[in-house]
Amino acid sequence: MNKHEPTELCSYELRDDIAFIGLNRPEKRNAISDRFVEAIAAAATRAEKEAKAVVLYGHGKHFCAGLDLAEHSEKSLIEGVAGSRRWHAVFDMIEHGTIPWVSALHGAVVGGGLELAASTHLRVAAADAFFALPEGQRGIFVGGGGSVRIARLMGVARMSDLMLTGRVASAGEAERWNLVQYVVDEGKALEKASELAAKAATNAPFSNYAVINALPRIQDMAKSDGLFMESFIATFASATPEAAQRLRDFLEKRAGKVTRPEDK
Ligand code: 1HE
Repeated sequence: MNKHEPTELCSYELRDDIAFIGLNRPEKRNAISDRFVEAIAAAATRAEKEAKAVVLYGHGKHFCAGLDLAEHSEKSLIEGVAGSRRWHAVFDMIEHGTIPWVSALHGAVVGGGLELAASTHLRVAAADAFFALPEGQRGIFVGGGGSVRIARLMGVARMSDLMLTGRVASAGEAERWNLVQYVVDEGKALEKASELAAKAATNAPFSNYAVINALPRIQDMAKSDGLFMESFIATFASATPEAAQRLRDFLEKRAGKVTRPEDK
């Protein structure tokens, strides 16, 4: 079934179990205002109900220019804190929801745009993507979860470099620094992200849930706690009917084998 219902700030299309969510404010380089955060929340809520994976991308020449600076400059202290906490809540819905999100990145992936991308589970960069955290230059700080999520991806040293010096990372650097998992030719990020989302959507839902919810939590635990937790999740996963069916399928030669990568 195909559904296409563009909303003002986020386009939304459900295609074969994959929700395509497009940041849709290209005239302001997809800068994220308060209303935009709510549009992302609404699209995420809908995707959780009806999709098995999400592809997130930006309309226009850039993925996202980050926080809407025009709106931010008018906020009181308490409005600023509440706004940041709302970004956290919405990006948490993405990171710790039930389905995998793949972001297709091109052009500017800046400030809050990088924070948004960091809340997704897989990141694909087109060769023209560039990554920056200009908060220092603007006299502000990351407020959309970057100090937690971006620092975990690229490390505090590299994140500090971006923030202190205004360094802009290329797609290749972003891959070497663990910010993105794939780099593809310009114009190809959406296609690659769709392919990855389609693959992830065929996994058992419990396994996907465990990957996106358990792995980041276990990373934050002490080693012995993580190992203990892992045993329970592994046992729960193998007790699901999907696991029984999928294991039988393999043993009775109905399931695909693991094959060598094509480029080796
Ligand atoms: C904006 C924003 C924005 C563009 N808020 N309006 N983010 C930044 O510091 C990045 C600021 N933006 C840029 O550096 C550039 O705009 C871009 C590299 C992203 C794109 O350049 P370009 O040449 O394609 O576009 P432009 O001509 O600079 O911008 C087009 C319009 O978008 C223009 O408005 P116009 O009315 O003059 O047409 C810009 O003002 C507007 N625009 N970016 C508001 N960010 C939760 S805490 C997170 C903290 C942060 O994210 S800090 C980083 C903020």
